[in-house]
Amino acid sequence: PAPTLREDYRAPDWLVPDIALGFDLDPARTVVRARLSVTRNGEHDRPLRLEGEELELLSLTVDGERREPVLEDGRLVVALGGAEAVVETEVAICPEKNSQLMGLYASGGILCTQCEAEGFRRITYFPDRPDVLSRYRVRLTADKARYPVLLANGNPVEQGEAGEGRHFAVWEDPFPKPCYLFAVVAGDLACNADRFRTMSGREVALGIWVREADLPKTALAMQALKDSMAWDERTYGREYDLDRFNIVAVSDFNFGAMENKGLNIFNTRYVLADPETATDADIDAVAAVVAHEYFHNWSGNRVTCRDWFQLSLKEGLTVFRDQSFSEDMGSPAVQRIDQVRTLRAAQFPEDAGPLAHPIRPDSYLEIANFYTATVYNKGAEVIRMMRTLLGPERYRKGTDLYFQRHDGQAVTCEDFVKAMEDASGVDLSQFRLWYSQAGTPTVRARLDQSGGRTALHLDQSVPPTPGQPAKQPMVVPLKVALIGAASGREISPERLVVLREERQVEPFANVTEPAFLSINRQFSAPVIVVAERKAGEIEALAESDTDAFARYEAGQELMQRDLLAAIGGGELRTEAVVTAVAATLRSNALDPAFKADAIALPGESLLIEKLDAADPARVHTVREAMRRAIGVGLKDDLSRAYMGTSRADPSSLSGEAKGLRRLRGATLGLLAAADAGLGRTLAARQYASARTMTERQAALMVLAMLGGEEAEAALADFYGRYESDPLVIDKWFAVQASVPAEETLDRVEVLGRHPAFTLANPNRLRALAGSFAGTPAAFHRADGRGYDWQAEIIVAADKLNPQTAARFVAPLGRWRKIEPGRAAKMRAALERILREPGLSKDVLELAGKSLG
Ligand code: HT7
Ligand code: ZN
Repeated sequence: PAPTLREDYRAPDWLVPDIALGFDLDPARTVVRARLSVTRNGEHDRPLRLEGEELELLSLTVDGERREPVLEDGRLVVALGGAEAVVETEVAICPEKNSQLMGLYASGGILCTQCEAEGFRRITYFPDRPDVLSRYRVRLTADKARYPVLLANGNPVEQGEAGEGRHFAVWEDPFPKPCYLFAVVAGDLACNADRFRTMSGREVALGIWVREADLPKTALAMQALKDSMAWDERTYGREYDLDRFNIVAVSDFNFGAMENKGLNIFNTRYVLADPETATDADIDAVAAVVAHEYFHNWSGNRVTCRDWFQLSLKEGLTVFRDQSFSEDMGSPAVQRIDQVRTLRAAQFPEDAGPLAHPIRPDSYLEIANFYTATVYNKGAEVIRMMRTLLGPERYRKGTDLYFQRHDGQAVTCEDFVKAMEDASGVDLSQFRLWYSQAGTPTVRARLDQSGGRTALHLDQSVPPTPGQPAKQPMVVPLKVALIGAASGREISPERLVVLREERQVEPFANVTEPAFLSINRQFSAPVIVVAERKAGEIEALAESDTDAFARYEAGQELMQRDLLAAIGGGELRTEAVVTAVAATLRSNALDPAFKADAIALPGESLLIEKLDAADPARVHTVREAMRRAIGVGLKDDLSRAYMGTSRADPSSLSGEAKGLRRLRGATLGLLAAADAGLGRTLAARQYASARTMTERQAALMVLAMLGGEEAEAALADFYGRYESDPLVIDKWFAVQASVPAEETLDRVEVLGRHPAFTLANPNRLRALAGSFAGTPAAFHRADGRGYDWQAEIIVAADKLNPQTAARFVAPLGRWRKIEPGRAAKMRAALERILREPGLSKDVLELAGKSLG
């Protein structure tokens, strides 16, 4: 198949200002009638071309006259004479056989839709592209007993009986929208109903629709929704615009959630949560995803994307908005640490590997493959940098101008940057490179204090990436402070150093005493900083950097330095790390959540990324040895800290209580690494007495890692206790697939045949195959069987759900970082996938690029 190119964009030939849709809903055969009012866009004589996929076309009329359909490459081609016409089609589709979960499909007795990016064409013939905006009127008819609730975008305008046990509802959405934001839902759903009064005094009816039994688990999501609505008014001046806002939860979903106008559809995982069945991290994720989808109402829906190359326009901005929301609702430093961890775990490897692409890609085979950490998370970092460069006031002026200038339009990333420039007067010409250049820049830093002067020497380089061999210097905003080597105090307060050249020198006037360099504070730029360090500098910063994020970073740098030296063949030195961890544990000033983050070692995947030909087994052995050394060296401190965390109130979701539970998990892990017997005893006790899922899951993970009877007993208990709760059973699969040991594969193979395992449910598949591939010591078995298993799963899943199957390809593509023996086996697995007949475009594109 030929790729789609960004430079080939052309405005649509025909617009569809209005569409009326009629759904005769039935899981086996749904009939969809579409009435499109189309208008010619500009001077041309091209026909109307409508995309369609897996549709049975029943009839076509133009201005009421029957037409013989002409189909070309699956598109319906309709020749039209005048400037406007009414085109009507009737198609049949089969929701219950839709295993791709795109278009209209069935999930646990609910009929629902997913249209982004190109799912609407699986519902009806339409110009399925985001720059065609239409007003929708939707009539749903369905069996009343089976589908008592009928929802669509916008407002309900009519409802009633339709005869033969069926009923109908009509919905109208006054806001023109692209078809990717279209949604309908039919099901036997219960509603958590609430209200929100907007800043201009309008009442909005809020509804979270779930299975009746799940209603008690919707309170946290509802609170998050109201918090988000108030936050967007306060922070961006954005008010909700419809009279109602509905969220529906479904258990089969390719992604986290979807921002359909006024009718968000969510993966149950990001709606249903209470402390007994969801961890604190799960609960935080619910709030973040609810906020993210809500914020899309402005950043994505009111102002949408012109084409899919502009995806980061809405996703980067909306991730930045949800990150800021989470920072405002919790601890900013801890939130930032989490954000950066995610970026380093998911985006940096993408940027350094065969799938690297700019946040605004130039070409794709399958757009679903570009819902990536680069477009989302690096995209958010790019928005954050603009805010840093402009300052908060000018940034807000910029977003005000952007929303006002482009309300109701489908626009580009360039339009966003232009609005920022126009509102602020700041020239962002060079900054635009962040949109076009892939690859994570490396910034080298050296603080020169020779000759009685202080100057910061910086240089930058951006690595070559596929299709981009040479790069230009980027704009890198670095927040920098100098910390007195003797005093531990800031001797030069934080300032913004903007690196624009390949090399740059930044003088620090009036600094004469020896100083340590605190750089990229709050992670002001998504770059790799390699700083030349003085003796004792990282150790000192890990203890006393005045920026919490930079302090965390110094601790990680210290751990990484000693781990990489030992992985490279040197002796494992642990004294400095043990001293730093001790200082963290003993500090009265640090909050428990920060302590938990600061005492966690860099993950194995991250260490592998830092190496050229990594032996994952050695990485695991060395990292475990470091964990053991901390556990042995600080047994008393860890035990004291562990015991102290038992005061966390299980009914509280305060930052303090969540932080204590996080620290409980971290200290238990280190104690178990040092003393398996003690670890088993503590973990078994914690498992049995746990009153929150955070505690129970952490204990189960430790037991599973230690193995033995206690582990088996706890796993059996866990399964029995939560058998009827699919989201918790996902955890049961994930925990077992995350044990960092070669034998994990044997268990994973058995779990793949477990009656509760199914390839058809993305959450379950992610729990098993995603967790396994994310556990290097298990996935990278020396015999390569881990890769074989993964390849088989990808091929099998691809036959049902290509989008989800494709998500498991990237780990096999990391072979360039792995030692040659294993790397050859990873390549062989990719080649085997590519030889499979009938492979989807999704898997073909990623496996092909991964092989290089
Ligand atoms: N905008 C949404 C993207 C999405 C999606 C993409 C491809 C396939 C299925 C999907 N479901 C949702 C989610 C978001 O970023 O808010
Ligand atoms: Zn989004």
